[in-house]
Amino acid sequence: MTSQAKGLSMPETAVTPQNLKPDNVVFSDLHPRVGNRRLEIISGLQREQKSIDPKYFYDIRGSELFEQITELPEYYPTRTERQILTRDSQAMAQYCGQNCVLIEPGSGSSEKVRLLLDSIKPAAYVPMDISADFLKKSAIQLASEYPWLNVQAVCTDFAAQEHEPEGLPEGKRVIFYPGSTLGNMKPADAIDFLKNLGHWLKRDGGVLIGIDLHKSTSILEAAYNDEQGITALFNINVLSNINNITGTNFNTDQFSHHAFYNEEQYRIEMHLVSTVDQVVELGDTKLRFTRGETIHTENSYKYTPESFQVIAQSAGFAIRSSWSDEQKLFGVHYLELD
Ligand code: AVJ
Repeated sequence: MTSQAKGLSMPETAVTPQNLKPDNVVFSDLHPRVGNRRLEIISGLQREQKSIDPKYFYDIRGSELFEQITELPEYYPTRTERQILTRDSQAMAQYCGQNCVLIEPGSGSSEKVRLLLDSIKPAAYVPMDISADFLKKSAIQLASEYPWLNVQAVCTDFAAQEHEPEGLPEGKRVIFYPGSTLGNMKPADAIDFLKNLGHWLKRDGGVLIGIDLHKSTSILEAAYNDEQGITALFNINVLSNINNITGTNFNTDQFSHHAFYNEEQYRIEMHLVSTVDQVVELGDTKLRFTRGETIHTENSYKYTPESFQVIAQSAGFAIRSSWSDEQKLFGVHYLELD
């Protein structure tokens, strides 16, 4: 952690007028470093297999498009996970125990945790996100809807942070990590990520995590090739964001969406296919594309109960309980340190 880290005892007051801010919310900003995004992006685009990190999907337009994806008939993960969280929230609460500190990395708008709060009744809810303004707004909104809930929002990059923020209430820590976000990571990185979460937990802590399940290629491929073409817009939009961040001159009309299930690696791969021979410029740097060449924009790994068990175990966790829908489309698991 950097020396700029501030404790939770120093809530920031600038943005929202005091009279609109409920008194059950505090906000602390650990000032996550953005890193050199430009350099990271360029180096990805200069590899043999060109690639862009999926985190660059989520500019304002991309976040809107992802919202739309979650409502598509073909895109089952979000609605299925919500069904599971709703149906089994009491059972999940049993594992979390009374008065836990519920921590959510990458909390966004804190939509899904609402399905659990009345069952879990945590001593504190700690939403964490790198986007300070959005986090602050979401935390205030949540706190006003749940006047009994102690909301302690922390602006930080949880992936880069090894230890839990200071100033949290005592009590068992439970990390909530829904949405199959872990699926974006290669298995080895997923293990490292989970190990890191393990450092945050005391002996009795837990992780409540949502994971998309391996299933028939036709269901999977439909979910990433929706009929309305929203996923294609989402994929192509990453180039506009890259143009904005780096000053490249990608022409979004000269790339097309391609998504398929890689059955050997158990992952959906999303690519952008160059439809012509072209040169994209970034200052003096030239990025050459042959017709048919791709930029790999996302992996979305799918797990079987067995393969997720291996990941969890390799990271030092045991799966205490798993919940799924009837069709076994999606899984939510409660992990504890083994
Ligand atoms: C947010 C990473 C879980 O992998 O299904 C949706 C992102 N990409 N459609 C996923 C996504 C294309 C999503 N995750």
